[in-house]
Amino acid sequence: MQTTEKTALPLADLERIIREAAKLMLEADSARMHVEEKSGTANFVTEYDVRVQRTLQAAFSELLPGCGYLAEEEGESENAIGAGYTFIIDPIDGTTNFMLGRRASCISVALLEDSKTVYGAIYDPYADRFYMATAGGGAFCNGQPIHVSDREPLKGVAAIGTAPYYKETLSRPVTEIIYAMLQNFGDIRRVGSAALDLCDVACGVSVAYCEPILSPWDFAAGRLLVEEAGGIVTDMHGAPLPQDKPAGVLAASPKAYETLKKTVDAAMAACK
Ligand code: 2AM
Ligand code: CA
Repeated sequence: MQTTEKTALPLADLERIIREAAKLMLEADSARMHVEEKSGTANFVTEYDVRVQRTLQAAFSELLPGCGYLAEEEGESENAIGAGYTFIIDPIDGTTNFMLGRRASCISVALLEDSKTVYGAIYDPYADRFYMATAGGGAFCNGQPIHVSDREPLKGVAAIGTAPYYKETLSRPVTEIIYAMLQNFGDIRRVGSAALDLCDVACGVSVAYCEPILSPWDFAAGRLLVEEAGGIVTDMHGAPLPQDKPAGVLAASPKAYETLKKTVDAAMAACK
């Protein structure tokens, strides 16, 4: 097992495993054009999700024998987090982008030790960007330290996730948040991958990000990245995020967090 001086975690092995699994995502580019006639796009995505996840789990279990999993595909979801090592995995975050060939998807992996998040990695194979953070060790992109933005909210970009799977209940709140964001920030963006949205906050190209509902594998790694890059991450009410339950997410630089929170509060009040 390789180690670094600062942490006992096998950082180089973790990176190698995640980069290797992501090659499956790149392969899909050439396979995609034959999909529609064959088995349909939903099956295509599920097939790649499962393949990436199985590849990751096989390698992680060899690296850290006995580790547990909380994962989007086939993961144990009940009581998964406890003593020892637990991986929280999203094999492909940004599945709609993946399905459409939009090249804005990633692998997201968090590692918990005795219920504490000690490592987070998000790999974007299209841009070849490997974002990584360790608890107390800072956040990095391809080995370079990253930091949240120092921009004033009105001079920065805020990203929004539209919770498209909950249109009946959340379309209106999301629309109100977009309206309020446009008043309080320079402009808005909609990426389509929560994990990449969190990377954008961590490396300072977005000053803030909000999505009203996400699953733990969407935000587990990104939360650590943003915090280690000097940012703030909470649920929609300003409380700490849960580890194993769905939640809304607010993430921002210290300079933009209060503006984001006020923006979301105003939007929610406008819905009542
Ligand atoms: P996915 O691409 O892995 O499905 C897009 O708005 C973000 O929401 C993506 O990160 C997406 O993850 C996530 N998402 C998709 N379906 C969701 C659901 N049912 N609950 C919570 N988040 C979801
Ligand atoms: Ca996801």
